[in-house]
Amino acid sequence: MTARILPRPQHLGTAGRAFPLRAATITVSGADAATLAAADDLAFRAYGVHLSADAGAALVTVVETTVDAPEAIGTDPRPQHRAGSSEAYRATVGENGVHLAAGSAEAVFRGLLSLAASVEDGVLRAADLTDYPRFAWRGLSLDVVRHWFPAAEVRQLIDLLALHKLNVLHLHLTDTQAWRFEVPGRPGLAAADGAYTAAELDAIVAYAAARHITVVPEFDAPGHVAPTVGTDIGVTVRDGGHAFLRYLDHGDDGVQAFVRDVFAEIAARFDSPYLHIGGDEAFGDPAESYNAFVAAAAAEVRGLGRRVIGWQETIRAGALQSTDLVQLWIAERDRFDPEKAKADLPEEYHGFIAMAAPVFAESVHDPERIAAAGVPVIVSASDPLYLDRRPSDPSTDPAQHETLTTVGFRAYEPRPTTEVLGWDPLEIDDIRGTGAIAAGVEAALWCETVRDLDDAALLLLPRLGLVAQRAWGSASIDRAAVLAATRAHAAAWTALGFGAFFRSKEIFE
Ligand code: TNX
Repeated sequence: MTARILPRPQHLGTAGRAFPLRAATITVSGADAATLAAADDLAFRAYGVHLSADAGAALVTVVETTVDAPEAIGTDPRPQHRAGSSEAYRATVGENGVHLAAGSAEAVFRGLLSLAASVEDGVLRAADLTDYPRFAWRGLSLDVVRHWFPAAEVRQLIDLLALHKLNVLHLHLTDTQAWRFEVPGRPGLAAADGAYTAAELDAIVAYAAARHITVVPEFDAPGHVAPTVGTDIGVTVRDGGHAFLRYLDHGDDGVQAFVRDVFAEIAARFDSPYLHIGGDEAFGDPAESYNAFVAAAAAEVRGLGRRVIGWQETIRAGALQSTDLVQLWIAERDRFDPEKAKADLPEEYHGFIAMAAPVFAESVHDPERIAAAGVPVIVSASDPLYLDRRPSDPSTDPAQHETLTTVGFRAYEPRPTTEVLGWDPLEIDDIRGTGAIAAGVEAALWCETVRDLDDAALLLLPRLGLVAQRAWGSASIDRAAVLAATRAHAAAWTALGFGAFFRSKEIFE
């Protein structure tokens, strides 16, 4: 019963009932039309189950009421007009149908998806359950620079996030290799091989909002500067002698105006209360210049009425406030070892390694700085949350091992698919050991090795489903139930276009 819901509901009662459906349709009364339409769209495409309004003899009756639940841990990512409402819902079964108690449109959406997931062979296997998220911020960071995901694929990914009750899509829109959106007045900035128009971004944000997902945009600076940022568009870029060593200095010609234009456009397109200023790996940028840039970028974001998110290095600038967020990414296991990097990489990179080493050496101290500043942390520890890490366990399909010799970031030690189930964001040293506040959890897919949506599927799944379990579900995990619910999603992932998911033997055999 309810075997397919992933993440697993917080509380499952013992009462249950099976309701045969007519035409694979769950009839619903009391849900608002927009919520029902969004839930129906996803439920039908993922599970082949329709949700349709029926004011009279509905199988599911939505009752708008507050559901008692503990407050979610961390930071609410939702824009002001949707923030603060409870995500908790409760389903109870009676003789003739299901009562779905929920206090907000989002809670109704989550509850309807859980009911759709509970359909097996044309029968709704409803159970008494109470469900609510453990963490308020549950995201995926997507690198659309190293691999270009057209808007239609971004919508597919939004479907996947919504299916597993994730609520943030962080779009990494600019990097060393390309710039992926148009900025008015800066022709030539957007990459010729793929960039979102303003209309496409608006459509992505609206599509996500209908599925209760906030899109958080990132302009990564002062390092990771795109090749089209330069004198052609009126910006002076410092050139450290290598493509990876370019950076922006706030005091240089055109930089301040450029940063202003970029954030103005970002703020016009995205309703996220938080704008991500990047700030990672600004190799070659002297601390004084880096700190001034971060402070100025943060001031720019605040001037637009938004709050700041920076990668963990930005805490060093001393410019973040307790109302901002910092994203922790350098996991203990992945701390940079310059000697190893020198041994692994050709001579031409050695100068670059020397520039990178001090930036990473400082990373050990970031968590204490973050805790001291009281800035909440989005936990994105590269181990286990960077999904471009290769899975280490066997696949039922040997061809996947062949693909994984080129797909997946080579520098990371491969780890088991289910690693995240034995890990807890609140228990890591960088949080528990420092007393830092957790804002929530965000996985990341970096795409240096990704060629198409199949490669993305191979790295994302099933792990993203398990991350969702971690982010939404309780601290203690019923491992067998989680793995069964994961296994039961193979068809839904395939239906949504992610049929190339990793066939971990532990789950799929
Ligand atoms: C580090 S994570 C990066 C990215 C790479 C990633 C590969 C972060 C803030 N910077 O530029 O794509 O590693 O996993």
